[in-house]
Amino acid sequence: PKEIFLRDYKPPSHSFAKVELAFDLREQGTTVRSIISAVPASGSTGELFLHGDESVKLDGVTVNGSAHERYERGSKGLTLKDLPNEPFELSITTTIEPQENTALEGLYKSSGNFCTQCEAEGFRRITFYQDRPDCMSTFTTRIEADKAKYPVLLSNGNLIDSGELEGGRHFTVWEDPWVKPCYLFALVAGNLGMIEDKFKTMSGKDVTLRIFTEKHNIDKCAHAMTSLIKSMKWDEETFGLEYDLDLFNIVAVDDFNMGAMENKSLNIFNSRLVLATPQSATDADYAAIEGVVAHEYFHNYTGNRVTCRDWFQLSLKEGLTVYRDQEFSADMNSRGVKRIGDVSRLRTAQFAQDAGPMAHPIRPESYIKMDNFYTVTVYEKGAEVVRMYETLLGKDGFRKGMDLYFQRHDGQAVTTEDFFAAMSDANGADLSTFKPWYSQAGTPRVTANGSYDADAKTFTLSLTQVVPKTPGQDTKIPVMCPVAVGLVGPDGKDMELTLDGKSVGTTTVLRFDKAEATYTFTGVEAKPVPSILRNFSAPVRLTTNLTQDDLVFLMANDSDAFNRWEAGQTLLRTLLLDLIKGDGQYKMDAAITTAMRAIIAGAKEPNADKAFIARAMMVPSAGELSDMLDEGTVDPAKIHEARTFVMKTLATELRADLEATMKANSAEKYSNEPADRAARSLKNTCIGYLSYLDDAAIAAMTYERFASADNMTDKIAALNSLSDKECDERIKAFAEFYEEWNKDPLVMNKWLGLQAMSNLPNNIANVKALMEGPAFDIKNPNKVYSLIGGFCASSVNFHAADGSGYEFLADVVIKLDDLNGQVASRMVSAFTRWKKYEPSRSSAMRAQLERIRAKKGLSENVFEIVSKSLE
Ligand code: DPP
Ligand code: ZN
Repeated sequence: PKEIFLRDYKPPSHSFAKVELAFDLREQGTTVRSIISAVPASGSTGELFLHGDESVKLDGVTVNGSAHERYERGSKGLTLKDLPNEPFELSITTTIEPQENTALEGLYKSSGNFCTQCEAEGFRRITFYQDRPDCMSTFTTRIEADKAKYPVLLSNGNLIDSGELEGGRHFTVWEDPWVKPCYLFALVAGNLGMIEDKFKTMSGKDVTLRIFTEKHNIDKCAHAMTSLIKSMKWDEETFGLEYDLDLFNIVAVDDFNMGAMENKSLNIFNSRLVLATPQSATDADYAAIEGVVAHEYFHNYTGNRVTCRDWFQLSLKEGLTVYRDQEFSADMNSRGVKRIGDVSRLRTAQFAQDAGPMAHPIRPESYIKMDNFYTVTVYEKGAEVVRMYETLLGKDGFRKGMDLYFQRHDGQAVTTEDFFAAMSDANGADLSTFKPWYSQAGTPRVTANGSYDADAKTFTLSLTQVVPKTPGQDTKIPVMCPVAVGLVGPDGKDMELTLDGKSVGTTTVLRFDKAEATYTFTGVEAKPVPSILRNFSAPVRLTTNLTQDDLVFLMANDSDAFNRWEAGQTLLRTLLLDLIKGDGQYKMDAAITTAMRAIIAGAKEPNADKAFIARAMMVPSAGELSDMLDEGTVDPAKIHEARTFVMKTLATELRADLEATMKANSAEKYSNEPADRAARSLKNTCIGYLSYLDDAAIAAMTYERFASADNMTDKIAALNSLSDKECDERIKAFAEFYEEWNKDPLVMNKWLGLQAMSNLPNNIANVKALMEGPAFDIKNPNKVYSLIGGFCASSVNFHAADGSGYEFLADVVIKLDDLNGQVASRMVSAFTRWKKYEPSRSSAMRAQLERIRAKKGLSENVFEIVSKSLE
C-alpha cells in the first residue's frame, strides 16, 4: 500500500469545465458514460491520469469523438497519453455492478434501491475521473431505469427533463449549475415515498424541501423536516448564508457507512439519522437527527461552495461544520448541556486518539486510506480549533472572518491556511502562535497554579504548557491557548477583574502562547477561587492546584455552567483514579456523597436546569478513566469494579433522594417539550443509579416502567438499567422488546447494542448467538456498529482475561475485511491502544493484531490501522 503525503501536492494537469454523465441502471451491468470538457493546464505534457477502481470495466475512450487507444490501465486508474494541447472533449464508457458492491462506496444497492456514496474516493468506483476535490466542474446527469422498480430518479441540482422510454423504462435529466468536485456527486433510483415542505429564504425565494424514504417509513420524517427548516433559518440569521437552489432533497437509506453525506442538494442519510417517532426513537436520537440534518445542510457553504484543495484539508470543512452544528444545537437547546456533552466526547475519544499510535494533527501529513482520517481529531478537535478563533476574536470578529472567507473563496478548493488568513486579515490580528494547532498532534498539558496575596490584594495565576510527543513528532513548540478565567469571590459572585491596570470584566481570555506565563490580577479584595478554562476554552488537559473545598465551592457557585460541571467531575475523577490505583480497599469520600446530595436536591428548586443536573450526576466513563491512566497499566476489570463501587455506594446512601427525584419527574404522558425531556433524563439517571442496588423491588419497578413506557427513551433507559442484572426481569424485557419491534431494523439495533454492551459475565456467548440470529446482518454497517461496536464497549467481556473477547473481534474483522474495508477498519480500531493495557491483555491484543495483519488480501483500510498500531 502506498502512503500519500501532503508535501507532494501538485495541482491537476487538466481542469474539467463541464461534465455530462449518463447512467443506464440495470439489475446486472450498469453502464456509465461520461462526456468531459477537458482543459489542459499550461505546461501540460499531453498525459492525464484518471482514478479508477479495479472493479470498473472500461468499455471505451474517445477524444473529440474518435476512439483513443493510447492509454495505460494500472491498479489505481488510467493514464491517457498523447492528448491534445488545447481543450478537448473526452468521453469514457464503463460498466459496473452495483448489486455486488458490499463496500457501500460508489454506486450500490440498499433495500433494492440504487444510491451513491462518493466521499472521499468513491467516485472512482463509478467511472474514470480526476477523483480529487480540487477538480471542480458543473455536472449534468441523465438517469435511465425501469419505471416500475425505480419510479424515483434523483441527482444533484434541478430537474430539466424527464420522460418515458420503451420497454417500461423512463429517464430524468438533472443539471447542477454550481461547480463541485465529484465527491459531492449523488444519484438515487428507487421506489420511495416522500414528504414535502417549503422554505422562503431571506431574499424571498421559495425552496421546495423533500425527504424520501421507503414508503412504510414515511410517517417518521417530520422531525428531520423541522430540523432542516430550523437549520436553514439559523444559517441565514447567524451567518447570512442563504440556500442557493430551488430544491433540497434528503434521502434515507438503511445501508450506509457513515452518518450522512452532504452531496449538493441531494443529501443521502443513514436512515437512523432521519427516521423518528417518540415510540421508536429516543431523545438522544432526536437530538442527533437535529444536529446531523443541520451539519449536512451547513456543508452547502462550508464544504460545497468552498471546498477542500486536497483531503489533508478535511478539517477545513469538517471542523468548521461541526463547530457550526454545535452552535446551532446550543441555540436550539440548552447551551451549557450541549457544551458538556461535546467536551465529554472530545475527552473520551479524541484525547485517547491523540495519545495513541493513530495520533495525527487536524491537518494530517500523510495517509494510506483517506477513509481512516474521518476521525474525532479532524472533526471534534477541528471544531475546537475553530471555536478558539471565536473565543479569541469574539462573535463579531469571527463573523467578519467568515464573511471574508466566503468573499475570497466562493467556488474554490482551498486550504486551512486560507481560512486562517481570512480570520487574521478580517480582524487585523496576529495569530501566528495559533498556527501549530494545525500541524502538531497531541493534547497540550496545561497546569494552572493560583495564589492570593492578601497584603498586596493580588491574585497571581501561573500557567505552563507542554505538548507531548506523538508518533513522528518528537519536538513541539508552545501553541496559543485561549484560557478563559474568572475569579469567584467568597460571596459566590464573579469579581470584576483588573489585569495590567485595565478593567477586563468578569471573565477574561488569556492568550497563553509560551511554555510559561504569569498573570497578576490586582485590586482583589478577598481571597477568590479561580475558575479556569471556562467553557473549556481550549482543548487541553488541565491540572490545577484547586483543593477539594475549592471544587465543592465552584460546583455550587461558578457562573460558568461548564466549570460548575467540571468541578464535580474533577472530584469524581480524583476519587475513582485513587480507587483504581489503590490496594483494592474501596472507601467512599464523604464529601462527594454530600456534594452529590446537594446536586440532586437542586432539582427541587423552581427553575432547576434538570438536564444539567442529570449530567452532573454522571460518573466519568470507563473510557475517560482509562485514558487518564498510565501506559501499560489499564485493567478494565478494576475500572469496572471501582465505578461500580462508587455508583452502588452513592445509590445506597442517596436512595431516598433518588427515589423521590425519580417519582417527582415521572410524567403521566410523553411530551417532547424541552422541560419534559430534561425531566425524563433526570428520572432515567435516577433509575440508572438505583439499578446498582441488589434489591428485587428495584428490578421489578424497572421492569414495570419498561412495560408501561409510552416512548422509546423510557423503554431503552429501563432496558439498559436491567441489562447488567442477572434477573428474570431482564430476560423477560429483552424477549418482549424483540416481539414488539423485530420488524423495525433501527429499533433492533438498539436491542442488539444493549445486549452486546452488557457486563454480565460470559455474555460473549450471547453476542455470538445474536450474530447468527435474524436481527443481525454483517453487511449492514449499523448492525455491525451496534453489535460488534457495542461488544467492544463492555469492560468485562471484550476485555475478558482469557482473551476470548479479543479473539472474537479479530474473527469478525477478518470476515468483514472482505466485505467492507471501511467498517472493518472502524472495528479494528478497538485494538489500537493495546499498549495502554496491563501486560497480559496488551500481549493478547497484540497477538490478534498480528493475526489480522497476516490475512491474505487485507484491505488498505485495515492494513493502515493495524500496521500503525503495531509500530
Ligand atoms: N458526510 C460526512 C460528514 O458530513 C462526510 N462529509 O461529516
Ligand atoms: Zn461533515
